[in-house]
Amino acid sequence: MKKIMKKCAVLATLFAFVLSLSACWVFKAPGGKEDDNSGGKKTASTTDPAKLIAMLKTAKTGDTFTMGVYEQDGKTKNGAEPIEWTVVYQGVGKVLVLSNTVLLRKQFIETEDRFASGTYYDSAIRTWLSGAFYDGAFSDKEKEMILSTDIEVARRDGDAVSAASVTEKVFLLSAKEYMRYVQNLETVPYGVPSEALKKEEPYMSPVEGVPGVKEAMTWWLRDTGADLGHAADIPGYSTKVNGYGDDVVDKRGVRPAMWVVWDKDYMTAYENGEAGPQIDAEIENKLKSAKAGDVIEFGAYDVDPWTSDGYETMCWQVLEVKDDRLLVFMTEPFTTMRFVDQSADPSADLSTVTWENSTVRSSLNSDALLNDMFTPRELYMVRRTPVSTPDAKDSWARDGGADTEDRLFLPSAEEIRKYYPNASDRISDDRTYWLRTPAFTEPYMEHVRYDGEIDTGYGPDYDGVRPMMWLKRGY
Ligand SMILES: [Ca+2]
Ligand SMILES: [Ca+2]
Repeated sequence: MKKIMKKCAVLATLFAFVLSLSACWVFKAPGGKEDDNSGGKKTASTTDPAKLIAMLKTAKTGDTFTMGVYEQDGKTKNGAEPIEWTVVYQGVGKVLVLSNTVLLRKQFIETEDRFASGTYYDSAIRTWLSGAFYDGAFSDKEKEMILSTDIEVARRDGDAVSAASVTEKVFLLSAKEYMRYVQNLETVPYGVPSEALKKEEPYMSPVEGVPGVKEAMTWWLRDTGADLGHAADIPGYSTKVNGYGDDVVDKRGVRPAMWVVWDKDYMTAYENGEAGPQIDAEIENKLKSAKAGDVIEFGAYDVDPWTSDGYETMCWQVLEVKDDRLLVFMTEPFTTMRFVDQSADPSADLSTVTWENSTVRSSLNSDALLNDMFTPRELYMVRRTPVSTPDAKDSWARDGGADTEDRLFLPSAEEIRKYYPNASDRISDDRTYWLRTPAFTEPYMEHVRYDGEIDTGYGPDYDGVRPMMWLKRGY
């Protein structure tokens, strides 16, 4: 079970009478084991794949189950012990899982040479996880449920590092995957060693900010660290990524991760656009009960990547309820961008800048951003909507541009004036932001200033991005 600070709910009551702005990134701190050990979590045995599939079908993030075996108590006579996994992300027809404990200590690059270097592509852990570990830990029936999946890895290219894709069955998490899926879960962000591993007496420590965990150890991620001689990890004392990393020849903990498929046909149909995600009653109820003025939590994004504190839950204010849909507006800008970025798009024409041809629009509606910010079940509710942009309303009026169809879009000046008649209600946390309305001078766009007034003349180079979207209220 996730712990979420209910900042949004408190704010919502303040908005009962008038729409106003609010800062509201919700940071979900990981909790200690002592907080909740039962928490309605489900377990399933490895013996019955049908039972496991049934369990995974309704599993929620944070649920645990056993699958496969590995020697974990240091007593070989009693056989290998079942491996316990936690569901860290719900895909469609599949779940991403991470082993609850650190199963062994291993060098990232296996050699006696203490000056050795290398990337995950070259790592002994990579070949071991999809090779010997996979072969030995799982039954044939279990193997059928483990997805071969393409993962992005670093690959050595002379003295430099380039990106490569490899197909793996079992793998180490990347720093981004850890921050997106694991860091803010209650029980799994820290590396608890197996009993067998404790007997090896690795360096173990309490975890900062997590009461009740006294013996955690460092475990590897698959990212290259400060240089080719280092790989990133999660230090035993922390739940934050150590991006500098440890020496690749050090022995650090290994926690396998993998995608487990509970319905291959469904997964394939979804990927081909022939099926929607499962109904999520929690999401549906949240959207059905939302009223104008409420602030709801929906999606997650790492708004402050330099702090290594994982993804924040995004908050949106409900502006309007119309039939089966909600118009919502992010409570503050989540990033800063150029409206048209010629470095990202060299062909961009700065003589006719509109919302339609802007870099902000293409990145807000890119698969990369939408899949990062929303789970499949959330994204299903984010509807593609016709968006028309009125022309600028002044003597130098500029064309608003062609109508578009977007999932995320910036507000127009008219919309801001309509939903926030008081300028002081338009700003939160001193963050200014773009509108999709053109200013009277090319290539500038109108934007909301520090005082909440709308600037119709010269816009800034970079400004905040604070999108709106229409959410469907039910499946
Ligand atoms: Ca044993
Ligand atoms: Ca963050």
